[in-house]
Amino acid sequence: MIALHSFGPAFGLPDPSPFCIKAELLLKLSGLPYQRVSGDLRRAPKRKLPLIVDDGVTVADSSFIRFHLENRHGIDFDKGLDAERRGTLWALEKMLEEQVYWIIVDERWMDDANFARGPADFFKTVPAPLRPLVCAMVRRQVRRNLYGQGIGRHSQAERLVLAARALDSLVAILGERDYLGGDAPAGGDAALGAFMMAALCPLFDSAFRRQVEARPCLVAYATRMSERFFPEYVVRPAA
Ligand SMILES: N[C@@H](CCC(=O)N[C@@H](CS)C(=O)NCC(=O)O)C(=O)O
Repeated sequence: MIALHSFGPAFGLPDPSPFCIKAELLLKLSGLPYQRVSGDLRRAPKRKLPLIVDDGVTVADSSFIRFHLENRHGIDFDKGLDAERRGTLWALEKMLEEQVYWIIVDERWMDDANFARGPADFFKTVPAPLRPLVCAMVRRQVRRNLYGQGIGRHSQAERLVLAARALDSLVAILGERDYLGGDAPAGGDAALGAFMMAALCPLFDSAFRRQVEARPCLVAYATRMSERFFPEYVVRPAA
């Protein structure tokens, strides 16, 4: 049985990490048996989660997990799609991971109130006198990562311009379909499902969430994906 090493449920989501939700969606789409176990970043080969252990083989990173499932288990996540659609979905996935992800990180980690509502929980096992210090240190590192990646160099208004363009692209690429793959989910749906669930997390005060909410087809999509794959974490349109 494949073991999925992830963070585990938090923030009212199956996982605080969209990459871990994506990896779990890939496993669900593959139909292979798996179990979720609590991951340990210190032992993770890339110091990040998710990773899987499959018959003694460790595979780190959600994209390499996909490649492993394809190569080792003969899964074609994009069955029935032509090369152009496959390419479009791959590009969409990387837009989510390389840009949208950082917009979500910025909102969750850099805003004091959002940090207190969510990520602060990761540090609750740190002894109370040390906790503010450790939190400040880790948030400084996240700020450096955001700056290094580039998104942290933009103003919030600029980030939202980029976010709107990304969301409009998602709307166009999804079109009238139920899933990016058409009537059935494809590999890209693991990424889009994960990121829309993360974006719509109601725990945070999020301008990005409001941008997603302004695009009802994306909210309907997130509801559809969560109802089908995570019935205990169904995303509903805001009242
Ligand atoms: N490219 C990786 C990204 C995974 C990733 O960024 N994981 C984050 C959580 S969202 C992580 O483990 N961060 C821990 C750290 O940076 O210390 C993938 O696709 O799996």
